[in-house]
Amino acid sequence: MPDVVTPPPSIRVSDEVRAAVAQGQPVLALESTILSHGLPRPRNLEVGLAAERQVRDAGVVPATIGVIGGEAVVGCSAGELERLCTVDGVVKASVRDLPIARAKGLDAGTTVAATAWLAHRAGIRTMSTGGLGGVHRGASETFDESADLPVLADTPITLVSAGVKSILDIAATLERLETLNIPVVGYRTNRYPAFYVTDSGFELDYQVDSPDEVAALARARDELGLRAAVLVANPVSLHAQLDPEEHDRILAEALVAASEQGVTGHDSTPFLLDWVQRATGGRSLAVNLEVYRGNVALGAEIARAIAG
Ligand code: PSU
Ligand code: MN
Repeated sequence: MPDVVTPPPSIRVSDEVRAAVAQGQPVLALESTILSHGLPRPRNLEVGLAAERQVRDAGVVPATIGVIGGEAVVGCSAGELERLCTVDGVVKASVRDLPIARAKGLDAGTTVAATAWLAHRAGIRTMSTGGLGGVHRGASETFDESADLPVLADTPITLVSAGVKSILDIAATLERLETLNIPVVGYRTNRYPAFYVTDSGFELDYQVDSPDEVAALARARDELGLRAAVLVANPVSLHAQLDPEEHDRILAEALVAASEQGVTGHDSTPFLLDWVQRATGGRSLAVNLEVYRGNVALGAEIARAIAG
């Protein structure tokens, strides 16, 4: 078992999450940038609430994580979720933004990095997201690599995602995950997924076939005293994926638009996602929601296996 965790007093952990962690019950952390910046209103709030219901129905306590009025919250209430989804001026917070949000009293959706960092400090061992941040195309010029990667290298949690979106440089992202000593396994596949599509074209060295196998992997990491997250890549099913040809065409257009409009840095992910959503007439949104549902379902199963 990992150490018993006492969250720092600056992090507000809801009573329900605190009790579940203390009793060793399964808890699943969920990020909030996907709600504040990744999905359009009003679907964002519907999705945030539906994900929590889905987790509960699986017998697991959900812990949506975000920043409310500067305070980092692990286990947002329904009202707090609504605030992150509907109020103007909610910022996107990675780990480096947490002290700024705190000092300025801002509301923030937390990225995978900030969510995982906070979840770990609250004693939560499993998390689900849609897509991870990674290395952006052109990063050899811009140095634009998501802080998700270095933070996950030092945050011993188990994280379910559908890989990274194809808006990123997937090959470079996989190389960086290797450099950072972050284990990546495919769930019932040895193909790395690309979020909207089942297969990115890249192969993984290892696959796992059950939540118990993931739990054994997380335990092995802990027994070795390693601190990297275990990444579980969970592809969307073939019948639910975005048509790969359409996907490639629209992505190419989105990348040109971003470059023409000078969109860079932390604005690029929301810009590209929004472009793809509009260009597919909402079909990418349907895929996005299906991907997220699948990751939440698997995350809940893994949380139960890890809680034993
Ligand atoms: N990928 C998505 N939707 C998102 C994100 C990633 O498909 O909303 C968010 C996640 O919260 C991720 C963050 O952690 O973007 C990465 O942003 P950046 O590249 O600025 O670190
Ligand atoms: Mn970036």
